[in-house]
Amino acid sequence: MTTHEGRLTAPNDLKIGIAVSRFNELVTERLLEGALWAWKRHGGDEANIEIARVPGAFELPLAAKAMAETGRFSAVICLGCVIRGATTHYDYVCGQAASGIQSVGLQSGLPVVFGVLTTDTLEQAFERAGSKAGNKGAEAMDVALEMSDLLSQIKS
Ligand code: INI
Repeated sequence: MTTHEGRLTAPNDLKIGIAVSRFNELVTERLLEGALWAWKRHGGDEANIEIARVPGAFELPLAAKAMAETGRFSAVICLGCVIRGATTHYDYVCGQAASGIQSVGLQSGLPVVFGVLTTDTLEQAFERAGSKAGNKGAEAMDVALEMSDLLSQIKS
């Protein structure tokens, strides 16, 4: 029996692309800090990270697609924060960001990680961006590393 399971390592030949939205920037910058912290913790060099900033979560899939198509990256991480408002706008932004990010991953064959917070309040978002509920940006980096190692094991 053969079982594949990705490891959390950041070898020198690994490059990661990060698309991050400016909307709710106070939160998304913390997610980015979390992702970079996790990268360094696993031995990664910041020179192997490229960041693309986009206006909002709705734009994340397009930037992720452009990054994936360069062939430079082993994984792409999408970081954003969508907070529910009084209208249905939230549902459209969340839904399109999630399905767009998923389809970039499936089309490119790269791990494209959904690091987008979808919360009812700003407080819930801060809790997930480095306070009591951890940092989803750091978790997104862990997923990127695990999945890129898993895919290279499966393909080798
Ligand atoms: N974008 C976000 O990333 N988070 C939000 O909470 C948000 N809200 O609430 O409107 C948001 N909207 C902008 C959207 O992502 C696009 O940038 C915009 O619609 C232009 O395409």
